[in-house]
Amino acid sequence: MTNLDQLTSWHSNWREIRAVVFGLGVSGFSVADTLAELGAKTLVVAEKAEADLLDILDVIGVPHLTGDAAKGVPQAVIEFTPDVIVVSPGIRPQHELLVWAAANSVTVWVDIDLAWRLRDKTDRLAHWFTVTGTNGKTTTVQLLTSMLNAGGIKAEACGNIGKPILDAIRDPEGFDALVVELSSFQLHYLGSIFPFSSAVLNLADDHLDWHGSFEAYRDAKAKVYENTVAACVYNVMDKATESMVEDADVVDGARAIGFTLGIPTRSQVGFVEDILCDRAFLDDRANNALEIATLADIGQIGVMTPHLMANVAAAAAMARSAGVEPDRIREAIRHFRLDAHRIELVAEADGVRWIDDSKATNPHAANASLASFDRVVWIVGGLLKGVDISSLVVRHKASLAAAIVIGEDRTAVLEALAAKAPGVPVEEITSGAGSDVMKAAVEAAGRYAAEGDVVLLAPAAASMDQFKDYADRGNSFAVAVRSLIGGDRG
Ligand code: UMA
Repeated sequence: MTNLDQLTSWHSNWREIRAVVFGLGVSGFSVADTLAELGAKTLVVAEKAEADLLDILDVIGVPHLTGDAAKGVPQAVIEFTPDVIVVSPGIRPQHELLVWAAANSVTVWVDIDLAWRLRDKTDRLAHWFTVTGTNGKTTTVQLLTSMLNAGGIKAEACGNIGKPILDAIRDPEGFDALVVELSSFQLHYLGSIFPFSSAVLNLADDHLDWHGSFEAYRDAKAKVYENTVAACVYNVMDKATESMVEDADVVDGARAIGFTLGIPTRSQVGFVEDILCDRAFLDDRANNALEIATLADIGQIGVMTPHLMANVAAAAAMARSAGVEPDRIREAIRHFRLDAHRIELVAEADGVRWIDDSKATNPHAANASLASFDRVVWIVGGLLKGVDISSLVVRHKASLAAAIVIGEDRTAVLEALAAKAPGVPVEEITSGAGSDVMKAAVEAAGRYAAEGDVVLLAPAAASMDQFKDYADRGNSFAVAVRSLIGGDRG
């Protein structure tokens, strides 16, 4: 058995290690490719795998087990006697192969663990800024990356955002900072890393079917603060995140920094009227504050919502922890644009705004979106992932002009609406899948929307039952809206 503790550098001798790469999606491929480059003895195990990726593995000489041969605990894996299994984040901890690994003391890593050990590939040793939370991760990661770059710190966004961290690690020139979006799945598997600054943006129910309980999900998220060097950034408006910081074992000198939509107290970043202020990273923070940006600056990003303000404040706090000057942060905010499908204004006609928040794949995200508008025709439903949406319905029933229910399994949503918001008109879309569903949903929404209303696609559920992914769902919405109101009226 190879001593994994000695493999702490890109320049270590990885040739002796025997690694199983479990899963061959985006992250699994980057792991297999990296291990092959390092000369490690590698075996890929993936029940499902794209033919193109398998072809590349053949070219680089990495053996693989797929289909039935990859099921359960393959004999070939036992005979391979792995030192480590690098698991893809989507794979559940109860999987037989992981149970076997635990019983046989085989170490399990996720790609982030491997990346941490390999972070010295170039001379530029990047600081890591780790961001998690139920919602707002991607926007915050992108904002922070822009702010760091504007401050002259060469930064790259990676991790759950879609670019595997090992691709960033293998960049030939390297970076000064990696802004790493971490999902609860990655955090569940993660061992020990030392982030420069870390943040949990918020905490609400999500992925309960994967983690088994809310406590397990919370505990996974809380790991992001462990060993933080400079700043643990938490949400003043979400006590759960603050207690995670209190419980974390951090490096001496690391500070707890809050972000808030309210007036910041000492060691916080927040809003004084329409100005985003830093009361954390200045000498006289007892009596003074630094102006970072105005609401007018933030309004240039996209539709102004409380959670956009919160994401900006969180990113600004992390950028300030790295010494980025306020005027550079303001510059980054002014030039930043939100990604598609995140509270994106698709069209406005006859006083009705049609807004695509297809990215709202859980009730917490949908809550933020619904809370941003006074009267809403709500397009809701999809894969609920074991989460109950009743409390969401209770909270917003007064602002619902109507609810249009999509998704293959609509029962839970219909029941929640009937029980908790009996006065709200509800229309069930029973037709087909993909664009047919959305066309019918948009037409129904159009019948209920009056001047001043927002028609909001914020499904509070994942999309894969009727669409390819959330982008496909959002694009179908935009096409259907434009066809309903006429393309020239957007
Ligand atoms: N597989 C199995 N058995 C299983 C499940 C998966 O063999 O039971 C294998 C298959 O070969 C499959 C592969 O694992 O092709 C898929 O692995 P994966 O589901 O872990 O996904 P990746 O393609 O590796 O992408 C992952 C993240 N996906 C998940 O965590 C589900 C991506 O986040 C991330 O961008 C990528 O790594 C790069 O770091 C996506 C996501 O949906 C965006 N994340 C969730 C979220 O944001 O809510 C957590």
